Amino acid sequence: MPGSDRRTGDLLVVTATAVTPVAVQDPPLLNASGCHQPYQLRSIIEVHTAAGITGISEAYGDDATLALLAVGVAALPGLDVFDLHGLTSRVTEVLGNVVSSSFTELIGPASRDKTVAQVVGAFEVALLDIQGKALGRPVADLLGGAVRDTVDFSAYLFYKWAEHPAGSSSFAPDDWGTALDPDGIVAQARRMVDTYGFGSLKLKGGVFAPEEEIEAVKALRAAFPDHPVRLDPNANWTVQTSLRVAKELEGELEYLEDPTPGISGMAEVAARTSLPLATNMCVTAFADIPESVRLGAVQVILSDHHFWGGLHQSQRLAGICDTFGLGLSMHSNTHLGISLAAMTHLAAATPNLTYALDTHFPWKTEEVIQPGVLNFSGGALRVPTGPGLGVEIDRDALARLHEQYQRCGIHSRDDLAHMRLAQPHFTGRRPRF
Ligand code: GKR
Ligand code: MG
Repeated sequence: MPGSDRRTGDLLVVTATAVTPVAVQDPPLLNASGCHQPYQLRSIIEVHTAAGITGISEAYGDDATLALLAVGVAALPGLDVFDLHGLTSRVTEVLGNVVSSSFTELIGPASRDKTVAQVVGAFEVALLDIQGKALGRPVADLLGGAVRDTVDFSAYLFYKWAEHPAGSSSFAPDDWGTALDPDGIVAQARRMVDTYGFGSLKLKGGVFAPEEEIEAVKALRAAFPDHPVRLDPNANWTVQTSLRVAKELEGELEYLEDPTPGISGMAEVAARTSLPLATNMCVTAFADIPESVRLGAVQVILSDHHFWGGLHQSQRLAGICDTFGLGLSMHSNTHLGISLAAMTHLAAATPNLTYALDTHFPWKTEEVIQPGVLNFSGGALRVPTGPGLGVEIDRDALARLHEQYQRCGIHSRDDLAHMRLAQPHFTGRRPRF
């Protein structure tokens, strides 16, 4: 231990990092790729410092991500937690030419820059947590200060089965039941709105024929006339189909998310509809922005600190959106409370992030953080006021979820294989409609 005359600031260097994969139960939610598996994987990151302050973060937990994080960990020892540029250069160096295999097909093709961004983003959040704890200030203050005390989220509606395909899970079915038609989706929305107070609704589409999903949107609009509605078929429609749907839903949607694959496909659709198009699939890195802006392909970008390189880089994206008159929303993938806290701080400190954020939160029955900080009220979360992220790991939960990871036998997300347990001939080909 260094001499007692040293200031805490001198000790804010990384000494060790732990990455713990966990598995959390997940319902059989349907999407363009297939069906969610019974367990979703996350990794919980703990960065320790010489000062005895530990920062936490959360990332994907599939094998490809764990391999990347294992390489990235080597970049951290000795790093000053305020040296975020140093984090980027060190991670870039240790990763070399590694390009991550795409761990989910829903965020566009892999690239070296994206690979670096994923690793930097995973560790940057933990470093910001340490900075905040050392200064006694919430992460939002480190990002320029909160411009709002609460952050709005959107309900995330999914077509779903009542149970996972036979023999594939060992826990009791969730209590949401089946949602396979407009009535089922409206009932699901009703419960989400009643329970959490959400003021906007997002429907995960690309599952059924577009006509059925149009009916579901119209049913939502009739049942919740004051709630903006979004539809996201994850690029499962051709340009022609997208235009047909867009025509039917002009004026009905807040935005249409990723109707068709690729920047040029989106541009073709955008040129012939007044509906704003949003994406978390075709513009997923800074390198995608120039072409997208040139072609007018998207009007709203869904940021995601896990892919864009952390909270500061997400704010850089916000600045670019502001400059080019683009809207900014936030993407969610299955996440736990650490990422939810990070998303909330980021949104609070990003003035032009005015759309309600996506969240998978209502679908989660297991959590890794201690309860009491992130409670939905009126569809919003209050920005945590404690130092750093303002949330702490529940160590018993972490141990149990890690043990569940070791038992569950899942090492990467495979919605296609899970769907095929029920529908052996499901192709997963896209666009299918
Ligand atoms: O959870 O099935 C899902 C979603 O489809 C997710 O994987 C997407 O990444 O929510 C995401 C999206 O907006 O595309
Ligand atoms: Mg999406």
